[in-house]
Amino acid sequence: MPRAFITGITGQDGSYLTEFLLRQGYEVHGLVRQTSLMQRGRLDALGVSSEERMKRVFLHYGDLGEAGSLARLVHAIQPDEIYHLGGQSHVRVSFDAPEATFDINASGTLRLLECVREAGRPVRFYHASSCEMYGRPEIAPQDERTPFHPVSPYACSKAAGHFLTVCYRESYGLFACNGILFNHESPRRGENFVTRKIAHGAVAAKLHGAKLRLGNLDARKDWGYAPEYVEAMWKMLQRDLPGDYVVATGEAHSVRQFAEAAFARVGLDWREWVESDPVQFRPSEVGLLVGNASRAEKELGWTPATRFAELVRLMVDAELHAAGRP
Ligand code: NDP
Ligand code: GDR
Repeated sequence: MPRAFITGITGQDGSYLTEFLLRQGYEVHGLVRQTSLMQRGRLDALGVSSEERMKRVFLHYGDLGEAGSLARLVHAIQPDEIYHLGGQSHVRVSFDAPEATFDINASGTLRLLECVREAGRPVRFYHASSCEMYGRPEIAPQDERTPFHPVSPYACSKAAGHFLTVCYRESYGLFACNGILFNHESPRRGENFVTRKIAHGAVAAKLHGAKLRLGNLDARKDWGYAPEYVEAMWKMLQRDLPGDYVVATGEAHSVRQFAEAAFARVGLDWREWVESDPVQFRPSEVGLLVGNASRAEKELGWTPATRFAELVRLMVDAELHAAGRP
């Protein structure tokens, strides 16, 4: 039975990847950290029986900020594949906590790469890079050759993790890949990311008459569906040779369009319910980020299936369902 070790297993992508790997016959080990609330809702929702989960999913305490815990776990688990998804993932928050963001995302990646280098056996490594690294690109769409121009502490930390992954691949011959993923969403998205916030807000407006406060409505994003994106991660690690891949839909839509479609789904006009929130604006906003995933299509056989309208619909419907109004 192949064995995977996932950092960030409690996050959106970690939960979908766990589900996917269990379907592929893997034993899954996940890194979890001590938190004041035991919020494991995403793992409770895995589409496998609890008996199956007990037999094949194992959670281990540790932290990306601590090299010793990572080394002990990689030694004890002896994974065939490591999916490094853990980190401080909120761009806006990275302006408030730049040092912690950089330590966990950049140095945390370095700590884990050192463990892979010292593992004494071949371990395939996936690093969660991000389209945010392109920042203000000179061309659109972006692909694997587009230069990076990061404009947030988050993006700088991801660029550092990205280049460290390339460096360890080239210096030590590690099978290490970067997935340059564009935004991907789902009903399991964190509540403070804009798509989930809007889907939730549309239903709250409908059921409770609540207003929704948002920042930059003109921002345009290349939004895909998270369960499809974790399959691309796995495909990267099944190749004969390691590489870096853009994963994206190739279409951009604005926050305004997302709000319009989400409120329309519950029969409301978004303009009557959305207010401006200056706190949500960022000190610097990225340019038009839209991805060209043709390399992933050609070499991994990966294409996105869920498009914008369907993504909005499924996220709003999930919120209705959670509110007892399917
Ligand atoms: P989430 O924010 O949902 O999950 C982040 C995960 O990292 C959580 O499991 C969190 O644990 C864990 N984590 C945070 N800090 C630490 C730490 N110090 N030690 C150990 N674990 C930690 O992110 P996503 O699932 O959306 O994204 C996964 C990765 O992909 C992230 O690195 C993100 O930056 C990157 N990415 C995401 C994209 C997207 O659109 N979703 C696009 C491109 C890149 P806890 O539950 O305890 O908070
Ligand atoms: P992003 O996602 O910054 O792209 O990072 P987020 O959903 O936070 O923002 C998307 C865009 O919406 C605008 N926006 C708001 N954003 C939030 N969070 N809250 C608001 O109220 C709001 N109003 C408008 C933002 O300005 C932004 O332009 C995500 C994360 O998953 C990263 O980890 C990942 O690397 C990138 O996607 C690709």
